[in-house]
Amino acid sequence: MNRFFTSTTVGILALGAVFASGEVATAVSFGTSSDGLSLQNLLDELTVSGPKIDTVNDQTGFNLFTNTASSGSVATFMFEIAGNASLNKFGIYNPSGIKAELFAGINDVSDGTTVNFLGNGDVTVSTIGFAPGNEPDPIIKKYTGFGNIFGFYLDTPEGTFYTQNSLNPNGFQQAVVYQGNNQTELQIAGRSPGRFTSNEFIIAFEDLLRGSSGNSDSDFQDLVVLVESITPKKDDVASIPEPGIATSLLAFGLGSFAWILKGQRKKLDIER
Ligand SMILES: [Ca+2]
Ligand SMILES: [Ca+2]
Ligand SMILES: [Ca+2]
Repeated sequence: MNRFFTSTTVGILALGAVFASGEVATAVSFGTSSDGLSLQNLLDELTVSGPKIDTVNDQTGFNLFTNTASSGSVATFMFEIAGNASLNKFGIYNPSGIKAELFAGINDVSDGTTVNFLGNGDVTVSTIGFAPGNEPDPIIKKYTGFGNIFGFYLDTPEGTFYTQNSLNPNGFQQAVVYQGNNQTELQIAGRSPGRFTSNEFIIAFEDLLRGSSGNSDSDFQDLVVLVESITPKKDDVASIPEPGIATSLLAFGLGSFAWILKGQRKKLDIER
C-alpha cells in the first residue's frame, strides 16, 4: 500500500511539474478596461509601420528569460495606465525569489534601465528617467549572486505578481508577453522609432488580482515595458525529468490520477 501510494504521489508530482512548466497554455481573455483604453489601442498608437501587434493571438506564454551574448539588456518604460501607477514597481526576479527592481513608482514613460549580467553572477541595474513625464535622478544598484535566469514581477499594493502564473495567487495569469516580429516599427513616447526585433519582448502587467469577481478589469495595460537582448528560457529545466521519463511518468501519473478520480470525482472542483 505504502509503495503504491508513494509511486502515485511521485506520478502526480511529475504531472504537476510538467503542467507547471507548460504555461504557454491558452491566450488570456481581456476585460473591458476601466480606463477606456485597451492594450490593443495603446500598442496600435505606438505602431509607426508594419503589421500591428495582435494582443490576443500574438501572446507567447514565455515567462522565464536569460541574457543574450552582450550579457546586458535594456528595458524601456512604455506606459502605465492604472490608479496605482505611482505605487507599482517593476523588476526581474530569479528562481530563488531574489528581486532586482528596474522601475520604481516614480518612473514612467520613456524611462530606461540597463541591466548587466556579470560572469560572477552579480547583476547591476542602472535606471535613468527621461521626459515625457517624470525624469527622476539616475539610480545604480548591484545585486550579488543574482545569476542570469529571470522572470518579471510587478509589486502592487495587492502583492507581487509574476510572469510565472504558478507563483501568483490561485495560479492566475497577471502578465502577457509579446515577442518582436522583425517587422513592426514602434515608437515609444520620447524615444526614436525602431524595429520590434525578435530579441525584444513586451511585458504587459495587470496590477489587480484577477479571478476574484469585480476586482480586476484584466486590461493588462497597468504597467508595460519593452525589454531587449533577452531570450526565453524554459521553466527551471533542472527540476523537470528527461522528456522520455517525463512522458512515462506523465502517463503513469495520469493513470493513477484517473484511478483516484474514480473515487474522488464528486469532490473535485477544477478551478480556472
Ligand atoms: Ca488600467
Ligand atoms: Ca519619464
Ligand atoms: Ca487593470
